[in-house]
Amino acid sequence: MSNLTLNNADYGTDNNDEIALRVFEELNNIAKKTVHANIMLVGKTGVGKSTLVNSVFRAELAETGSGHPVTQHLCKLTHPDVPVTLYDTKGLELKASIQKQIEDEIIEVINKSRMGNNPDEYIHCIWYCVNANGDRFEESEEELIRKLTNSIEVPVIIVVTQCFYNEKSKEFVNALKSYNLGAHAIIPVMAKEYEVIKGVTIPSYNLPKLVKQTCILLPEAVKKGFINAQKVDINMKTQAAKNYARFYMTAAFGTGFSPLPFSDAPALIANEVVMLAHITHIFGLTADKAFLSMIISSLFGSGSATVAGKFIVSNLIKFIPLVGTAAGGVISGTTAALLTSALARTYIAYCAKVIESINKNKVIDKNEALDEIKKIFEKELKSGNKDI
Ligand SMILES: Nc1nc2c(ncn2[C@@H]2O[C@H](COP(=O)(O)OP(=O)(O)OP(=O)(O)O)[C@@H](O)[C@H]2O)c(=O)[nH]1
Ligand SMILES: [Mg+2]
Repeated sequence: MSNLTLNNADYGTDNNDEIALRVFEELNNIAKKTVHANIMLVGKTGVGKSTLVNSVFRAELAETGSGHPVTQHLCKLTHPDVPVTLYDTKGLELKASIQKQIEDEIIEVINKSRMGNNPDEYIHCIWYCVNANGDRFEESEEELIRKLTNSIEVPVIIVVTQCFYNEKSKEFVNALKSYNLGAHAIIPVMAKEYEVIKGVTIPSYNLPKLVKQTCILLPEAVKKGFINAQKVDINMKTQAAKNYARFYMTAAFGTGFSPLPFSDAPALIANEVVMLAHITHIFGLTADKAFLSMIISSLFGSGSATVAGKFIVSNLIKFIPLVGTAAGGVISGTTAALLTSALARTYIAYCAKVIESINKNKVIDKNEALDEIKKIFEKELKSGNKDI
């Protein structure tokens, strides 16, 4: 069997990138409706709060100088493309007077967020950061954590930062556990690789564990935003995208897989557009519109939905085992489902790869990427697999 042919002759003359434009429109609609996860960061100055959030989320939310003051010691950090809002505490030194002031501010902000009856503004989780290398765990810090876990209904995760995971830090983590502070979890992390001496580095670890644990504690309505915003647990994104695609397949085809007149191919494409936009959003890949257009054209041909419908019938259906042609001007329900599931698997696998490359600061060679996505799509079509 030949490779997918992708020269322009296959697409006809209606070469207007209509499908890519529709994906972007849909992506914008989804982004507007996505509710932010609101996370409060508490911890002494210099423990690593900023380093932590810059390592976990898709944008450097804690860059120096950014943010919007909420109270004297609390600052709201946002980024237009990242559906998470962080409330960062500044200046916590655990001097009794300042600690009291900060405690009051935290509790006031949390209570205010609830009084407004706008669930979008609730603080959903607190990451209380403690440095693993401190000499000892101070009493004032213990008091503050207990106050947070006892007097407010927001779940608290204790994040043990800059943790080398040597004997000393293990002891520190165990000691913290023995205090029974009422936190939902105590998670040691190294947010960013740490160079101990030249050539010897401790890699970043446990950020996916922190993200998983946080996601469990978040209300359903904000999980989607959080999964989009984080960049460290790619598997979480993949699973969310697969769940979405399964849900979508059932909604689009039900279980009966009715045949679809070939004249309805554009309608099929319109549905695929919605699915692709949702998958793109889950992965948080919104930045490179030109590249996204190229991918969509490489899958469907670059043209209107009608042209893409013809492209499917003349170029793609032949790859599906035992189908071969759109007999009698009809695309069987099974064919439509096979095509959609192959498309979902291809696109999800591809998005996961892109995020991996971004995380490793690897430059993506666009031509290689396009070649690869076409190969995966062909392989997935040939597999005849209806599952996601
Ligand atoms: N390599 C490495 N350095 C870290 C890590 N966490 C913190 N640091 C370093 O510790 C210093 C302080 O970290 P920040 O993230 O600025 O601490 P912070 O809690 O945001 O401090 P304030 O904003 O002043 O409250 C910086 O020099 C960081 O580079 C980490 O996981 N790995
Ligand atoms: Mg900071």
